[in-house]
Amino acid sequence: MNDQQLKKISKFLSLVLRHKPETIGIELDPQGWVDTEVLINKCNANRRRLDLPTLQKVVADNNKKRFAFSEDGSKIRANQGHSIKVDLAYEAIEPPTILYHGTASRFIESIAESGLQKRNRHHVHLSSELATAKDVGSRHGKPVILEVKSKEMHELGYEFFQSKNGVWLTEEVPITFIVFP
Ligand code: HQG
Repeated sequence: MNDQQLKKISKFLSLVLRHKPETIGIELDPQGWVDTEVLINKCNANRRRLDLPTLQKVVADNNKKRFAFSEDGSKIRANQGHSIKVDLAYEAIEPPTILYHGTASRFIESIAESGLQKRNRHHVHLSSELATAKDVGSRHGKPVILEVKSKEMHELGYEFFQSKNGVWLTEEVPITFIVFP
């Protein structure tokens, strides 16, 4: 299987494990898990060819570690990015002084009015690396990087979480904590 095919599978897994499990008739448990065998069978039943070695390769190679198996491999879930309700049991931790959020220039006016909102996702996604924030922003258009005063927020009681793949998450970022370029 080539990279292009693996990427296609990864995109499809994002769809069913984060957004629309009903596409192939599966249900996620409250923590977002689905039985690995059920996932494989249902994919195949819906003309998405998938076997265990391929799935393992997608999970291991995925550039952003989007998916994870349970310890014994019997279950699989997405590490973050859900739009459907799941409880990933993140623990609140102390963030670095500054985190970055990459967005597109056309959103700036609205963000300057209402702060960073989580929109369709569970959290606002932030990164400790400038380059990552730039990539994230580029997905939407002309990238603009915002600085978030995360330490200050934390000191005032806002909670921060870090997903298994290193993305920083928080509920919202009010405008007072955003440094616009
Ligand atoms: C913007 C990808 C107007 C926000 C990435 C963003 C990330 C506002 C967009 C992860 C706003 C939402 C998340 C406001 C926020 N007014 N626009 N008040 N508040 N926005 O895709 O952060 O590939 O839901 O700036 O790498 O871009 O899925 O969030 O531009 O880690 O694994 O609304 O998704 O990872 O867009 O990306 P998104 P995001 P995956």
